[in-house]
Order: sequence, then C-alpha cells, then structure tokens
Amino acid sequence: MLTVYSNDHRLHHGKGELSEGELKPCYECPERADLVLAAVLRSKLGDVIAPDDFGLDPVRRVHNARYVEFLQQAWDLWAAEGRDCDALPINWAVRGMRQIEPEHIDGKLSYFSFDAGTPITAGTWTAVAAAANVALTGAAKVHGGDGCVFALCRPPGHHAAADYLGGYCFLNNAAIASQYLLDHGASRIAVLDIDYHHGNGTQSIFYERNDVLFVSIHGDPLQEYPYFLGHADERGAGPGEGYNANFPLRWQSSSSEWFNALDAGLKLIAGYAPDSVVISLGVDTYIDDPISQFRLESEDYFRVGSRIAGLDIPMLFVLEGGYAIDDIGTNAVNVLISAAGTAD
Ligand code: Q9C
Ligand code: ZN
Repeated sequence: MLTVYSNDHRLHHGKGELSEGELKPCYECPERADLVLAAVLRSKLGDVIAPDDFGLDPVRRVHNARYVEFLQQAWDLWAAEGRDCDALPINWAVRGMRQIEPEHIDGKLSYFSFDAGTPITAGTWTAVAAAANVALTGAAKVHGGDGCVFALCRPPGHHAAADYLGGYCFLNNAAIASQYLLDHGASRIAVLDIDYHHGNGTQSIFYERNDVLFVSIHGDPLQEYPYFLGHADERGAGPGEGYNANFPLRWQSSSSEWFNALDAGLKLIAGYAPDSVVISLGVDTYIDDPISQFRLESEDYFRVGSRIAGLDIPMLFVLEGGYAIDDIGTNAVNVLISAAGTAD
C-alpha cells in the first residue's frame, strides 16, 4: 500500500485547546503524524511519497471560497492586532443571531468556527493546505488504479464543514478527496467514517447528495462531542435522502457492539455499489484514548482492516483522530496492513 505524507504538518502546532474550563495542551499534536509515519516505515507497508500540489480549485469544490480565503488570512489578521499567541474564537452565533461576517478578526474567527479547541498558528495554513494535497494525491493514485492508498493527513478534516472549522479540523481532507474522485469519473463514492467522533463536517457537506453515501460510527451525540449532529435519524435530505447513515454508540460500548455497527455500515456500502470507499480513519476508538470512551484494542484493528477490504473495491484511507500517542502508530498500521493483506 502506498502512503502519501508531507512534513509540512509540523507547521501546525497549537499550544492549547479550551477543555474542562482551562487551556490544556493540544491533544492534536505533530508527534501523532510522526509516530504514524514511523510505524508505517517499520511495518514495510510500502512506499512513502510526497504530495503533488493541486492548487485550491479542488478545495473550493467542497469549501466556500470566502472560508478558504479566511483560512489563508486568519493568522496575519490576528498578528496585525499585535498578538503572538494562538488564535482562538470566543463566542458563536446561536439561535436567533445574524449570520453576517464581521470585520474584526475576533468576529471572523467566531463566524468561521464552532469550537475553541482548534487554534490557528503562524504555520497552520501551510500545514492545512499540505494535508489537502496529501488527500488529493491519494485520490489521484486511486484514480490511477491503486487499490489501496493511505493519506497520512494532519491536521485531520472530518469536523470541518463547507464554511467552518472545529474539532482540530480546517479543510475536510476526506471530502476533498471524495469530490476529486467524483470529478474524475467516479459516479458513486462511499465515505466510511470510523473515527470515534461523528464526522459532522463530512455529513453536512454531502447531506443533500446521492453521489456520496456517508456512514459513520461514533460516540452518541447525547453524550459526546460534537454534540449537535450524528443522531441515528439523520438520513439525508432531498435527493440525498437515504444516503446518510449514523451509528451512534453509548460510552463504553464493547468491541463487539462496535463491530456489529461496522458490519451494518459495510452492508449499506456494499448495497450502494460505490466505485471507491474513502475511509475516515480515526483510531480514537482505542481503549486507552485520552479523550474517548470506546474500548477497541490494538489487535481489533487488524479485523477493522480486513472487514473493510472485504468490500473488494478501491480504498483510500485518510487519517483523522487518535490521541493515545504511544499506540497510534501500531493501531493505524494494524488497520492498513490487514486491509492491504486482504486486498492482495
Ligand atoms: N476534553 C478528531 O478526532 N473535544 N477531533 C475534545 C477534550 C474535541 C476530535 C474535548 C474533540 C475533537 C479529529
Ligand atoms: Zn475523533
């Protein structure tokens, strides 16, 4: 299996996220991708290549142009206020408030975000653009005939919607890759999101479309972040009705409950008969994950890979979450090794 990777991810290194009433060190840190890369190299999964530059057109197929421009300018606008700490929003336009983009950077940050856990730093845009190029390069390889590719993306993407950031995510790498495949000949793409958290960004981007089937297994939004999307009755809208499937699971759900949901999700995907499947691969379902409440063990991840490979269609794995630093490499590579082994 080919891996696509860029060192530019290291340019995004936030200091703190608002959590439990204080600014805590960011769980989403550069070591994550460095350790996944180290595990890929140790495992001899296959070649590691650098991304090509696709420019911003394929990004704008998914994200609003004003939002992309904001991401490019945000740090400079923040620094122009004389600030050298990370940029974070402080308030949001909830029920009954106006959706008008403010002029001041503090207002813009609020307008284009939904949480205070996703800091913008001086190097964030470069890292974010590189992650999108990693995903796009992966998609181009799948388009070119590779059966199984790993986009080692950081920062992650699945919480980012068409025009807002959050959940450590800025551009939706998996959605951008999916749209690229559709724009290059695919008629149907399935996105299988197995990150612990609901992929609210990906769901919202494709909610009214029937050319992307979105399937997500995640912590029940009644208990878990992102709280306001990911319920089982969200099934898509308009032409997209029936093309969105959520499997919310309660905290401390067992591995066997999780695999039952995976099997149900894979059955829906097989019935859809997509040209390719894009997997939002988070390994924060791990029992030792510091911010999550599922119970998968390292050995379980082998079965995740082989079950997905059983679809017998081209697979693009896109890295999302996973915060148990010591085991993130092993867990991610266990999925990939077994997917590659089963597919060959
Ligand atoms: N006390 C991804 O896994 N909230 N994002 C954490 C910690 C944000 C996770 C709260 C979780 C975002 C890509
Ligand atoms: Zn997650």
